[in-house]
Amino acid sequence: MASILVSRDAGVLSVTLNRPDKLNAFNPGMHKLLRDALEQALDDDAVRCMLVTGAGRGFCAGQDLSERDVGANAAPIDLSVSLGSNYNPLVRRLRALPKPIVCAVNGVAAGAGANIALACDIVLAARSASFVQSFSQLGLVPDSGGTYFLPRLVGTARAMGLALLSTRLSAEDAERWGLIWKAVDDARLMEEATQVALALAAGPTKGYGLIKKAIHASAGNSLDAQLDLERDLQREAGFSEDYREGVAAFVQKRKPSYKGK
Ligand code: LHQ
Repeated sequence: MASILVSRDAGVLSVTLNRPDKLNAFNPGMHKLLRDALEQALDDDAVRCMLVTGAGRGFCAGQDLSERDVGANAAPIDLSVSLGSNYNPLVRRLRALPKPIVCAVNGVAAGAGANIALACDIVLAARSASFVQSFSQLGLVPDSGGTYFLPRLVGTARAMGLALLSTRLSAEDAERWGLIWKAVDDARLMEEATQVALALAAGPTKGYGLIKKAIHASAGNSLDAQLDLERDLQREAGFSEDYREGVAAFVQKRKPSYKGK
């Protein structure tokens, strides 16, 4: 059984984490397939949005802990190897993809699984889903961007509480705290997430990619630097075919037909 399921429909590349018996925890094979899917999302012009979800009752439980030998006689494990070769490149790819990524969190998102969801652009979660920074329970530090995303999304006080206490946050609280875009009824999660993904896939893809760039850059920029960046990105956006189409459609009082170019 493939640990990642991939399909493409109407401009949306749907990716399902598929190790349900382990709540879709990551092993190296799953990392490899997800890397391939992200490469496809980047290279294939027909892909204009990505939709990520999990199979079964969980979204992703982070690193597969059953693959680590922590016995008294086992050699110490250098965790930086797995971060350097798998998790960090994954987070960087998600953030750098110049196309929107919708994440439908269908169940618990724990450890790196929570932070990979937060690295996506629009996060919807089923009301029964939850987010837990389980790292401190293992004596570890939130990784996969956790210590970057959390304080920026919810502030230092809440980030520190989540990280130190490994408190399980409900989808509704995650929405209320500003950690995610929206909590939705379980039965409606995939329908709503698909609707959002389809709408994005039919939109001005170049402009969306530039929006991602601008929003992500702002956390590390001064206002001056950000104004300069907006000027430069707007220049690029203004040269796109979709900008012409957007203005023409507005003036002609019709629905725009974007090509993603
Ligand atoms: C699992 C896992 C799992 C294997 C549930 N592995 N089987 C990156 C790189 C380098 C170093 C280290 O770290 C990282 C990043 C990380 O992600 S570290 C954090 C790793 N993840 C965790 O600590 C989460 C561990 N899981 C849990 O705390 C719970 O399972 C949660 C809160 C996710 C869900 O709890 P429940 O709903 O009560 O489910 P459960 O615990 O009964 O799990 C269901 C099954 O899934 C169970 O297997 P079984 O055969 O007994 O049914 C678990 O063993 C398995 N599973 N997470 N990470």
